[in-house]
Amino acid sequence: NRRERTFTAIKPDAVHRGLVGEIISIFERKGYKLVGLKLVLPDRKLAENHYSELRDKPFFPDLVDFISSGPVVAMCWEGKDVVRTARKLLGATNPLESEPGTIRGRYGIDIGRNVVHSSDAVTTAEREIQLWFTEHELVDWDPAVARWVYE
Ligand code: YYY
Ligand code: MG
Repeated sequence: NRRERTFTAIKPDAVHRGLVGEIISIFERKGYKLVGLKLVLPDRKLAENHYSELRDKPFFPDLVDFISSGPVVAMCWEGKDVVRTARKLLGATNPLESEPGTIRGRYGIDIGRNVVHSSDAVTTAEREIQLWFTEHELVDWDPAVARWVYE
């Protein structure tokens, strides 16, 4: 299904560190299609809602402070198996355990500054895309190179 979509976010640490272009490039060069993109200063409510499954974890307050502290680049990427592949591109949650070729493996050290987010399942992706984007912010378009990305 080439129409699968995921929600990927560049976290405030990576925005401050000037890694936005680098991270977008990794998804672009892989062959995925960008269908949504914006810079957001998330309020606490949005951050809490985004991570609501983790609300009972001890790190939750720090996580919400961190996500709502600075700009986040919210993105929606589309393509075959994009949810699972994006997670592979990110690497393990703890950058100390991420493979060196992954985004977190290349750019992160601490788990609470792990550079990027991406939805962990197709159902999660649907929820997160709805949470961060309105329908008219998602753009349907046909890249001319699609026949060189897909057989
Ligand atoms: O989906 P992913 O981001 O890889 O991990 P989650 O288990 O969903 O946790 C979300 C977020 O919470 C993680 O990216 C960093 C932070 N976090 C933390 O600060 N400390 C932990 N022990 C676990 C997660
Ligand atoms: Mg997660």
